[in-house]
Amino acid sequence: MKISGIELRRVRMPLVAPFRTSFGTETARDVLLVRVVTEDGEGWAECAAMSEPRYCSEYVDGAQDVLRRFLIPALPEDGVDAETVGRVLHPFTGHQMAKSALETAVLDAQLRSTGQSFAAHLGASRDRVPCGVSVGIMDSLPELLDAVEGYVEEGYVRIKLKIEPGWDVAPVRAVRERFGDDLLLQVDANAAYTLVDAQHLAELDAFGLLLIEQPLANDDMVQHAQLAKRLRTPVCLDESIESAADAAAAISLGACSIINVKPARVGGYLEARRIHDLARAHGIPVWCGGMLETGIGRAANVALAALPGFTLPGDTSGSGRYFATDLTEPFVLDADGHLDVPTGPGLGVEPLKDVLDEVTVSNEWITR
Ligand code: OSB
Ligand code: MG
Repeated sequence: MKISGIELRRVRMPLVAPFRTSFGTETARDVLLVRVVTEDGEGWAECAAMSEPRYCSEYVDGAQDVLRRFLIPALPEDGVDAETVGRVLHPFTGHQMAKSALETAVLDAQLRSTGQSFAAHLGASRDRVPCGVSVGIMDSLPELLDAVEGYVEEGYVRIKLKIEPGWDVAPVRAVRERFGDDLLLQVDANAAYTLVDAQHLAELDAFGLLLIEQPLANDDMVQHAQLAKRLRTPVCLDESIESAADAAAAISLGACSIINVKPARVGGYLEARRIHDLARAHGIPVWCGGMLETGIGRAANVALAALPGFTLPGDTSGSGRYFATDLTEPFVLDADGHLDVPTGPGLGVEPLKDVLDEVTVSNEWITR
């Protein structure tokens, strides 16, 4: 497949409500879209990097810069497929989210030209996926309970509470008391604790959580293994896993017993599938994380979440959980909290032109 040019388009997507985590508050999503134009069509992807380097070291201006200066120029001129993109970008360290966006746009173009869906290409075994929702830190417990109630009524099958020191045991207890022990419930600390907090975090053991996600710092793999020994709640890693090699290390260290597979964080869907395969071989459950994606990124995440090893509900929420108007036709949960996996060629969705024009902030065209 010969690429004639690549568009880097920035869009600003206001969130329906502020999303607060232990690393900051988002009120709008500043998204970099990548559009690859080839001789026989085009491919889209969304870069998951956020405005500021808080969740990880990447940020959206940096991602656009590395794409423009290093990653796009590294693509061979005589034709490229998604596997090749992964290989030629490998010598550049880091920048997983930028790499993921470029590889995904190429993969979308490739699959659109052959008529195959992401789900079929990745090896999906289901045509719909159960959905969880990630609930931000709130100013008060009543506010949190109202938010959770709304999501439960919408049909979400699993609730994830964002936690941080000062907002952990009390919100979990409140949600358990109000919604009962059958609610699938988990927490995500986004690296807000240290091993000194082990005893405090063990108080969460009383609440039958599915997992605690990334309690300690991104590079604290050894400390996570020590913490895991002191908790009954299963430890799940998010930020710490940037590749299949990281996943292998975490599994052999005992740093986690569950993995949040976020394709953007690991450099793309092909690496995400390798983590899925590795985890499955080790009996480690995985689930599909999210980065507040628009419909473009969501479509591919939902396809990945349909692979057989994704045995826990993901952060694959409906469009309405994030945006009043999504970039694509909205993803809408069915009555029992599932999303249909797109079946069309490639991502199976595309940006709605009117919406795209409305939210576009800037536009850069890179000729090959
Ligand atoms: O840690 O999983 C996370 C959103 C942005 C950055 C990091 C995280 C999240 C979420 C929300 O928890 C996931 C989603 O609904 O897309
Ligand atoms: Mg997380």
